[in-house]
Amino acid sequence: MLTVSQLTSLQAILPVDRIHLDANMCKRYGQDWTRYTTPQAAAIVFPVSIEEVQALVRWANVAGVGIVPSGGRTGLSGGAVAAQGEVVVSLERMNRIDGFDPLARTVRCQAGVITAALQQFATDNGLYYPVDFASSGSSQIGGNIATNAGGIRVVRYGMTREWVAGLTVVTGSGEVLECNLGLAKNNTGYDFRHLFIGSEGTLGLVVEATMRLTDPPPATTVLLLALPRLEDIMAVFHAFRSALTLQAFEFFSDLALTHVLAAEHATAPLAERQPFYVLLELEAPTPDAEEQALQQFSRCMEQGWVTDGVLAQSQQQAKALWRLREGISAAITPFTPYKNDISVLVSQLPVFVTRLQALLTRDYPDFEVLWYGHIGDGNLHINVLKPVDWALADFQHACEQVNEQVFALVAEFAGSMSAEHGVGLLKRDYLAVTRSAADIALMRGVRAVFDPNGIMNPGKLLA
Ligand code: 2HG
Ligand code: ZN
Repeated sequence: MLTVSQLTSLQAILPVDRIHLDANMCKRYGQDWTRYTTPQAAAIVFPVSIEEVQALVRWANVAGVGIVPSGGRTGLSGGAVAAQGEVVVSLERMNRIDGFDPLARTVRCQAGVITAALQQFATDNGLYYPVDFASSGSSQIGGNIATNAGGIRVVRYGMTREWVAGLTVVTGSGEVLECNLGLAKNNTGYDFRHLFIGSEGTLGLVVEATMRLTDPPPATTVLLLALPRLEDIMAVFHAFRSALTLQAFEFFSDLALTHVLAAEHATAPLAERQPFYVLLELEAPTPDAEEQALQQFSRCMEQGWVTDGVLAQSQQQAKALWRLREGISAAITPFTPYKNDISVLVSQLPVFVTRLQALLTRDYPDFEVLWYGHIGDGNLHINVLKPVDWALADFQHACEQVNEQVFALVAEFAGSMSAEHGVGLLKRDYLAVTRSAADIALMRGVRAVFDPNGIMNPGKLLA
């Protein structure tokens, strides 16, 4: 709750119809897709200009109120949750795309631009914005940048970081910084742009960005393959990648397939079920490439890595195969899954997954454990489903016990305890799995420079 004087000074910055205090709005905007924390926002505000964001940050410093920057709220680590009476600053009204530069192939976006709108803008201009994920219809560019979002084409195009040519930010102390000016070359010392990318709103707010666009991809071919053993997956990856350019290399387990088929009322894509499936999208600019794909498929069958497969015969079939992968997360949301989002070097994956499988089978005998993810990037999403008769707190506690073992294994393999979903609130206490004590101390120091009063997304990323 804001005090009367805090509210009065807030009302001097924004008109009352852009300050919301009612419980419904506070609940809706006070949380992201995470369901493990109770939202408790003091207010939701909707600035429409950089000047207003700056004024809000200055107000928060004086009033001593925390700010939670808010985009499409599709995050899965609690990074956009207001759990301790913060003011949520939603950037959704700042959603203009302009400043298209066809020669530089860049476009200026306000933070609240929806990912799909940027993708569409690029297409309308004969270009391509390649960062893509299931939530592209609601996630926003500012949030993508703050979390360095990844998704399904990282194996080909990298994370959001690769696509940010310039950034306008309001720091935690209320300064407006222009980072990198959209330039392709700019070697003038510390590049604050890269500090803000992935900073999860702890250094300030991203208010505008200059995004890079690229050539549209060539025609592609989509294949779904069935695998008896997870540890053979990287042999399949190697076979296809040596012969063709991969746009995506994703995987999911049969249990994940069962859930997505039930949720989407769809039928199994292959006659025979196997414990794991790989979904590949390959660049196929010529008929020769498709021939190559079939050759690699036969090779994988001969080796026994793959037992069955299907090659999409139309755009519609390709889309339907992709739904099987992209629909998983939404299909299991009703089961309040406990999520892990981990990665190791792809070269370590076969040994790592064998060890992880043994551990999860031993420690989660009573729960449904789903595997899926962007395996071509070494990124596994492990989701444990809550049995209906378990209380959320007990279930979380049980999962946290197993988490200790999972993260010990991740540390042993020098992997990441959050490959693409970010640290936020949910993974904050595990930061040391992947970052050294020296790293964490420097992160705190950096945070203090940009946000001396600790008003920016308090409690997230660093305790
Ligand atoms: C995906 O790859 C998303 O589908 C969500 O990153 C992952 O639900 C998850 O754990
Ligand atoms: Zn993912």
